[in-house]
Amino acid sequence: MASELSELEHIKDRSRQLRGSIAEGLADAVTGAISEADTKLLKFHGSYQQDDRDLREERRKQKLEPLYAFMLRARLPGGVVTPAQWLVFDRLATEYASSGLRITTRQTFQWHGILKHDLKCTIAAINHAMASTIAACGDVLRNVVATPLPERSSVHAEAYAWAAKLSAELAPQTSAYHELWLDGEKLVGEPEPEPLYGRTYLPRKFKIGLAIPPLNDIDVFAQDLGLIAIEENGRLAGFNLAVGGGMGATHGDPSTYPRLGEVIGFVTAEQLREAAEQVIAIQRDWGDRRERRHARLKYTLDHRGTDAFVAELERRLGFALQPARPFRFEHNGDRCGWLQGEDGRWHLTLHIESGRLLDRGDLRLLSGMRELARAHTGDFRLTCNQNVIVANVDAADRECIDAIVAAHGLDGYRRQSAIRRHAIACVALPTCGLAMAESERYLPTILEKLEARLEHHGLLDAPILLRLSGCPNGCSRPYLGEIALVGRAPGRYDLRLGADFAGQRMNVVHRENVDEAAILDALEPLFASYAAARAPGEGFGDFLLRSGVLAPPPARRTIPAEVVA
Ligand code: SRM
Ligand code: SF4
Repeated sequence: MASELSELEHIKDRSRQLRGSIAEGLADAVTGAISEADTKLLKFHGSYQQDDRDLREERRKQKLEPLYAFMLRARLPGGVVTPAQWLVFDRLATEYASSGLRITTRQTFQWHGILKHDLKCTIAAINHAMASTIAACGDVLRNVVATPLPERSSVHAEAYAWAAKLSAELAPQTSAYHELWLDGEKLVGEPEPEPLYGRTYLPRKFKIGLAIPPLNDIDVFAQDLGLIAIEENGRLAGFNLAVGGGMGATHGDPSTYPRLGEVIGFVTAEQLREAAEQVIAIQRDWGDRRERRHARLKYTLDHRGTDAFVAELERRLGFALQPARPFRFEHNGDRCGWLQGEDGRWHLTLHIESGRLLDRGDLRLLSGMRELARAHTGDFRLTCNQNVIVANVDAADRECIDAIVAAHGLDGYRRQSAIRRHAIACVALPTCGLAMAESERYLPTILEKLEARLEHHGLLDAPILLRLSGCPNGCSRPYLGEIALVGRAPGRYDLRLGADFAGQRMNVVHRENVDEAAILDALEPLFASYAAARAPGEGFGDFLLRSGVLAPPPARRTIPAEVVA
């Protein structure tokens, strides 16, 4: 184990609260890039320096520097976007980005391909639209996600308020963001203190997600801190806390692994803010700052022990957690189509393949959403399954919304197979610097082939969760897919099977490092037996376990038996 602090700890420490030399780097017109150290700090401001990997080799041959550009990620707690914001985000996508608007698996937007000289005006425009990019990436609390739950408007309003509150109150306080992007006053002297984060912020990224049973559409057990809302008399009484979820792993390094969060107890709504802050503070103090691969909360828990963690949390809080309260999750997918809310208003969930809103041929998804934003008077909600909800529609406006949706090819959900509606793919190539294999660009190909086989077995309506990731970092939360492909090399994937449909059990490797033919060969007999022998309502993952194709996973402490309602 490394004994020295990782280099990034020194970069953070020297950065004067995330300033580094970003301003100088942005002003340097000789290169499209900024310095290596500044790229690390830029993440805390919501941006990654990338280069187009499709063009890397060609540009190298031509002795040109890589085609550098920046990915920008918004911080949109709970994924809620107003029509006015949508129109600004759309304009930025059209004017500055290379590939439309991209809905992420943490219910926010990314813009890819922004050139260095456009970065400042893009970030400023996002802020003028009353949103931000601060701490969308980096070793801090990231975008707080929350179940969009359209039909329960009062409970959703409370959940959203919590996501917004935690996101705002636990965000970094540095004025570097204002200084760099919003022409804020330049710092003279010592930077202001960061009360929660200190000089070196967290050892690694930190994620909070809020789910309201029975929907686990945010995958609450994949969060560092998962909040499971407990409802009593139509109001949120409080939250069960699930700690230590995380998906990332490294091929060939068994000391890294995906892990589901464990439920450790219940706090009342009044106690939540303090509890969340103290969980983050313990991770700040206990997390591994030497080896970034082992720096997430999940490893802190496994190294120190969950009991020690809970004792420390209770010590810092000055009160004991209550026993976790019963809850039951039914599924973690989105439900496409119209749903009516308790207040009579309507909500339309549209399936967006890989979350990519772009105009391509007859599919004019970016233009269609722009038209919707012009016509719609409610709000939009992005989902953690990369979809969008046109929320709060009056009954009288449904026809107009449907017409816009159909005219732009956004109504695919009406015709798509169930596996397609439930598929998620991470970005991967050409922008992701860590991708080992295609993901988003491969999804249409593999889906067509899987659909052909499913149709043959009469399974087109079976809602199988398919998740693709271009590498083991797990940005599509592939370890929670009933079928998952995790990239190893161009055209080669680990085929993983057997998660449940509620985000409570991880899958296991079924075939390692295989190509498409081997993937399809492995799945064909399993589809056949699923079609022949599944019990009514039984998910594909559950079936594979019951029928003995997969061995039962080792028992873990994820959810204590007594709290399964
Ligand atoms: Fe992710 C790194 C994209 C959700 C785990 N992720 C990356 C980077 C920034 C690559 C990099 O570090 O250079 C990817 C940028 C690709 C690109 O070109 O856009 C990237 N991650 C994404 C998005 C856009 C995937 C998507 O297709 O939607 C998601 C953006 C979320 C957001 O809005 O904040 C995204 N990433 C996730 C999730 C899912 C989640 O949070 O629910 C995970 C798994 C959960 C977790 O954190 O454990 C995830 N991303 C990672 C990891 C592995 C972290 C680890 O603990 O090992 C990395 C690599 C890293 O941090 O070193 C990573
Ligand atoms: Fe990139 Fe890997 Fe994340 Fe996919 S899973 S976006 S390839 S880091």
